[in-house]
Order: sequence, then C-alpha cells, then structure tokens
Amino acid sequence: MADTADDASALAAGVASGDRRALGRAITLVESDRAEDSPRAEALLAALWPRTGGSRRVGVTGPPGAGKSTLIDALGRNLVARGESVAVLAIDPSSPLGGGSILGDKTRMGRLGAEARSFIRPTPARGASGGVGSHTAEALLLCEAAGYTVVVIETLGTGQGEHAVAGLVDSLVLLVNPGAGDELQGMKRGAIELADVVVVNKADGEQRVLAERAVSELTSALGLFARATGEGAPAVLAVSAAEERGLDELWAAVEASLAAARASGAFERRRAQANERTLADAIERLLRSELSAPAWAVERQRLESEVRAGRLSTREAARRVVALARRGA
Ligand SMILES: Nc1nc2c(ncn2[C@@H]2O[C@H](COP(=O)(O)OP(=O)(O)OP(=O)(O)O)[C@@H](O)[C@H]2O)c(=O)[nH]1
Ligand SMILES: [Mg+2]
Repeated sequence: MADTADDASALAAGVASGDRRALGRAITLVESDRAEDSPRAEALLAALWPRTGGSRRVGVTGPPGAGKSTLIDALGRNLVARGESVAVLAIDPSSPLGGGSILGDKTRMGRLGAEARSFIRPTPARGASGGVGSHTAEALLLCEAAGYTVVVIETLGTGQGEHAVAGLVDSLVLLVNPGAGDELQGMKRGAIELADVVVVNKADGEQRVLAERAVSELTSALGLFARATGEGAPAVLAVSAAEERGLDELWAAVEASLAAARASGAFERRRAQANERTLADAIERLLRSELSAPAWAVERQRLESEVRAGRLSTREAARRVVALARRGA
C-alpha cells in the first residue's frame, strides 16, 4: 500500500510540474481497466484533484475528414502564440487499449506537437458513447492538473460520440464541410443542436464561395430553430484550417459562448452534469473491471460452461458472478 501511495505521489508531482512524459504515463494509468492499476489511479487522481477545473474545455467534432485535426493544429498554435498552453485528446477509434503516444504525427497535429506548451495524446475509443467515457474525463482532469489552460477533445461525429463529448466540455465546436448548406435537409439534427459554434471549414480555393453560402444558410436555419426553441443560436463562421484563416474569429466565438454560459449559469450546470456523468461511467467501469478480475476467472468460466451446456440461465449465472464479486469486495 505504501508503494502504491509513493508511486502515485511521485507521478502526481511529475504531472503537477508539467512534465509531459509524466502526464503521458498518468493518462495511461487512468485509462487502464486492470483492477490492479485502480488503487494507483485513484491515489493519483486524489492527489491532483485540487489542481483540476481551471481549463477551458473545448470539444471539436464533425464528420470524417472535415479537417478537425488540421484545425486543432492551427488553432492550437495560434493559442500557444497568445500565451495559452494547449492539450489535445484525440479519440482514436483505431488505437489499441493502453496505447497512445505524445507525438502528434499520427494525428496530423505534428506542428502543434512541436510546440513546448502543447501536449497531444491519441486516446483509445472505449466502451459505448463513441469511445468517450470516464477515462476521457480523467485524462482531461490530468491535463488540467498539469497546467494546460485549454484542453481540446477531438472526436468523430458519430451521433453518440457528439453527445458524450458535449456532456464533457464547456463549449462544442462542430466542423462541417463547405457543402453543408446543401446537406442541411439531410443533416442529423443531433449534432447541430449540441453545437455552441458551427464552423464551415475548407473555405479556401474553389470551395470558398460554397463555404460562404453554407455559412449564410446555416445561420438562417439555426436562427429559425433557435427562435422556435427559445435558446440562443450558435455562432456560424467560415474558416480555412489549411490556410489558417478565421482562427481568431473562431476562438472569439468560443470565448463568447463561454462568457454567455457563465453569465447564465449554464456553465456551472454543464460542469455539474459532466461530473455526474463521469461518476456514473466510473462506477460502471470499476464494476466491470472488478468482475473481470483474475480472482474469479475460474468460477466465471465454470458458470459460462454451465450456461453453454444449458444447465444454467444467463440471468442466474450473471447473478452468481456479481454475488462472487460482492463477497470479494
Ligand atoms: N482545402 C482544405 N483542406 C483541408 C482543410 N483542413 C483540412 N483539410 C484536408 O482535409 C483532409 C482531412 O483533414 P484532417 O484534419 O485529418 O480531418 P479530420 O476531421 O481530423 O479527419 P478524421 O480525424 O480522420 O475524421 C486532409 O487532407 C487535410 O489536408 C482546409 O481548411 N482546406
Ligand atoms: Mg482527425
């Protein structure tokens, strides 16, 4: 137990001092689903808890290839140049469990990754909710404890993923393609309703005119929609991540959405909901890892073969596994 505490407090000190490698290791630890890692992860989070909460948490979502990573790379460098420090958690559906690196090349964020005041981490998609779960929330908290003033979460807009990330961040940026105006009819309402800022990317070259038309179409459609629901309409703007245009305006829109949320109390409510959601997910995760602990693997396998043989119902087998875990607690 003393080892667990020593180890965790050394890691916590590394994270608190802004050591990127320590932060990388700390994130690997909280992402672990191995029951034996849980006490250290818990001690680590407890030690760093008082240092969390201070960043602006921004989600960037959108369809595959919309330019999310390119945009974060450009926006992140823009923010670093203004004195911010930027951590990026990129939810990566292809990343293996326990993987992840602090290098940005794999994620198209190499230039941001080369900045001293940045941290980029592909994080494995896991469980339901488009891969966003309590492990993402805990990774975000660790980035805050390391002193990052802005934490960006990149996630593919898959429906579920957007909901989960919207529930975790203070402001959600939805990135769409220049043709989004034409797709408006068929566009899934879900994502666009969750967005605080809608960004039409790739407003460059031949697509610039198309992108600008999309901005005006989206602005009027979202304006109508907002009037119907009585809520504020999200800002809509065109950017070119590749040519790094529109980034100041984009960040101003994010800051404006945060200021409005703070003034209305929505900011606090959203953070409270994020905590509730993270807690619920953490409880489920812990239960799942307890249930898969090696201690009852043998008994579990026995119950599984009983089910296969038709001697036991799945329901009864499940109850017995849970009862075993309970006795072990
Ligand atoms: N013309 C133009 N191309 C862009 C722009 N932003 C990104 N791209 C290109 O779009 C492609 C996809 O960019 P990414 O940044 O990887 O897009 P993504 O949304 O992160 O993609 P996934 O993470 O795979 O869903 C790349 O070929 C980029 O070079 C832009 O502003 N203008
Ligand atoms: Mg990407």
